Amino acid sequence: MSKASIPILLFISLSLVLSACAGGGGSGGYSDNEDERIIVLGFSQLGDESEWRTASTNDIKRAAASAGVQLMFDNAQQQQFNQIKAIRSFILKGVDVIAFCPIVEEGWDNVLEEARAANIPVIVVDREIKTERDDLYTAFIGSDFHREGVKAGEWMVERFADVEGPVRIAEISGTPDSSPTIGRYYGLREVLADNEKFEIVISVSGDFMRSKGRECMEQILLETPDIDILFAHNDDMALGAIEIMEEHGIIPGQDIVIVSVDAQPSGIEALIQGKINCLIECSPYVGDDLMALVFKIVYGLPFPENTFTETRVFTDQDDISTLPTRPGYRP
Ligand code: GZL
Repeated sequence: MSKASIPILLFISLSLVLSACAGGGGSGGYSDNEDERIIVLGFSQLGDESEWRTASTNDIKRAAASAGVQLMFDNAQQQQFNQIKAIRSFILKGVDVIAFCPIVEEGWDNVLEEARAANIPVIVVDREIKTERDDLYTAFIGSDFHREGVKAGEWMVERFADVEGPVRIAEISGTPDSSPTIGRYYGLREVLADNEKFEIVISVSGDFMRSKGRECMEQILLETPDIDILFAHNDDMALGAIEIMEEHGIIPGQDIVIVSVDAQPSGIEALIQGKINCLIECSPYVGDDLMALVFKIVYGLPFPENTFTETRVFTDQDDISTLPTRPGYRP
């Protein structure tokens, strides 16, 4: 398991040195200079549901341009069917490598069998998948979602150590059947299982979207008004919930403690304002590491089968100056 940290210079030099001996299953592309081969990457992005997703897309496009990789990009608008269609089109076009952010865990075996039959390697990015055979994709690069849920639970236990209880938790979860939702859901429960004072009194799905975060918070206030903690599976849903809290005269971060996942710029801003109390980082910035993987796979070099991003925790007790800057974000 390697950390996502391959410097971009590594594979630019790699591509310059190895440009004449590329392998790979696709026909790829060619530059003006006959012996210089341009690698073609087909990328299926699941949608544009959140700030995290936008950051993911922008980072992939930036990294491909920096690395001289020709990117065929498709936005599936949160439909698995569109992702499968896009992957099939990449196969027909004979790309060198296919990469995709799978919206849900299951339903990929057939199209991955087709890519395998076409001898086109597939990299799973961001979310994980479940397949009948474990050789249907070549590598994974993304985050450990179970660990994110565990970190959220550990922070809650620490923050409420001096509170007798019951501590009532409301959860706004992400896209059903997606690996981040499943991991965060069970990671939290694994930590709280042995701590009787914590009670998850309601869990509703907000599909990682700010608008649905609003709807979920309305439902939570209707059905279980006296909660102590809101655990949102991403910043967008947390921010939607905060809007509703404020419309109801509830002070977010004080009347209700808020824990969110992602730590994108808007989430960090809310942390600075004291509206969110704890952010569990989930980094979308894997573009450079993805391109390094693509080069290594195409040129037949050793590569890590699984690469996980770092999971840091930022809280309302942190020194603001230590909070991470993000592309385009300055505290
Ligand atoms: C996590 C990613 C999730 C983010 C959400 O890797 O798949 O999807 O946590 C995004 O913000 O919508």
